[in-house]
Amino acid sequence: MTTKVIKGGTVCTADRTWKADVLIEGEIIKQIGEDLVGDEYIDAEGAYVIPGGIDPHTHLEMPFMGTTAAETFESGTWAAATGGTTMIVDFCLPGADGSIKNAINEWHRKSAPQICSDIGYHMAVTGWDENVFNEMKDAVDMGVNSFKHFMAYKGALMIEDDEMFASFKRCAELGALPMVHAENGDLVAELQEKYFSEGITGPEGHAYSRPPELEGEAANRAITIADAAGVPLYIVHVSCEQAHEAIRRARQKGMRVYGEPLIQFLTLDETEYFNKDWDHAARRVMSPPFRSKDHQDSLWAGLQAGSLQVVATDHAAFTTDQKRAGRDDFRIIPNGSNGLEERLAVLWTEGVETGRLTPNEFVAATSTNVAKILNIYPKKGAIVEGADADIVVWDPKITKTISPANHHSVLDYNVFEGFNVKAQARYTLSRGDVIWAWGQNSQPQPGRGRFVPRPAFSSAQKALSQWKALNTPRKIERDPQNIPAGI
Ligand code: DUC
Ligand code: ZN
Ligand code: ZN
Ligand code: ZN
Repeated sequence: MTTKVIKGGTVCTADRTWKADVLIEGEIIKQIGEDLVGDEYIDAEGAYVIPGGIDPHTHLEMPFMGTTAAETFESGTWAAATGGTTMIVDFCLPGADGSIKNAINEWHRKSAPQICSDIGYHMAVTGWDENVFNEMKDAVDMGVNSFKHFMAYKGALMIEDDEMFASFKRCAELGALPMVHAENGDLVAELQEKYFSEGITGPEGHAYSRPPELEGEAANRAITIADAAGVPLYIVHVSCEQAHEAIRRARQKGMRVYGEPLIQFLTLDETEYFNKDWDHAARRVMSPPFRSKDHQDSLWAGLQAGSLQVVATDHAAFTTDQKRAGRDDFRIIPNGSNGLEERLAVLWTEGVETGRLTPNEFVAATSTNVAKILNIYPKKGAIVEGADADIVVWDPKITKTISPANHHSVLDYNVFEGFNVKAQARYTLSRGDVIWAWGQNSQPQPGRGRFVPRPAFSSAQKALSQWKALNTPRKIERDPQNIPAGI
């Protein structure tokens, strides 16, 4: 088996930083140490050697809001590789038959011939019946151990509280992780109607109709339901202080609740929607929407304090033409924005270069914490002997101005256009193969990526229900002698 040595770099993991070479044999990290020898060498002088990025939240080729996300499994995983991300976790949505098993097989059918690097899935639970209950077990057996619940998108994907409670209890039984899109969908629908009927038809109406209070309410509600069900909870795309506060409070009480801010929310704000040309604003329409600077500060603080654990993208790429379906009605602009290729470079520039995050915290948020929370650590997310050789030679001296002219996404724009980023992937390796080399731009073989099954959690990772009301039968002992007259 050929061996490769990543030579002369500084290994940077979630917990330490040290000078070392990394020896790769086949797909696996074989040894970490000084002066290692191999058949081939990869130059890491002056660069960090970090675990490949894992984006826990993408929507490639997702059928959504009357169209299909333009980023394919091929273009998406290629774009990811160029930005230092070696694995994505994509959301499967059930098709018209509502079957979970069929949806997972459909995702395999679409992704397998196309992916340039590894992939995992989450499954969406968009309704509740016996079939869903049964098929959740099939999903876990198929290596999908997390289930997303949409508390918004009324009339489409939204799930009711009783259904969510049933699904969360099923997750507890199966050792699976429930996830929520936390926004109060009933009130969002009311506000959309209100603003639209008042004549606000443009993208600013999208931001007005999805205020942070509605995200905070839903986050609190989901936490309460998870607590009652005795299951951990992962809250996707946390955008605001209200949702962050709910997570902070729950964690302080001992609940296993995780929060995922997006790179967009950390670095772009609501002014993108106001007094901008229609295309500019519509391209940035996503749910939840971008917030004010105060909310950004809260998210950065959460990453530093550990109350928020990972940074994702929710990469859901719709072209300008697709966005224009909502030209006269903000309610039908396809929701989603890009970030898969930019996540690491933007987080490094706005987080590490500004002193808000250490390089180790950067690695934790982009890779290691994701692998731990999604139960694929240390196969992924680690530079240790025996781990998959998903490694990035991260060069803090390569600068770039982000532009649709130099990105690898199929999108005709980029929400980070004009950002000057201060680091880039010099090399990206996926299971030992160099799938990106700065300056060479040669795409790896589509289909070389693999599906990564994620096992159910052990009982130690489950959360205990703190709900005495549900778990301890309570009865008032009636003493017939003491019942007052008249009752
Ligand atoms: N939000 C988006 O903006 N796009 C995809 C789905 C979602 O919840
Ligand atoms: Zn409802
Ligand atoms: Zn969502
Ligand atoms: Zn999403």
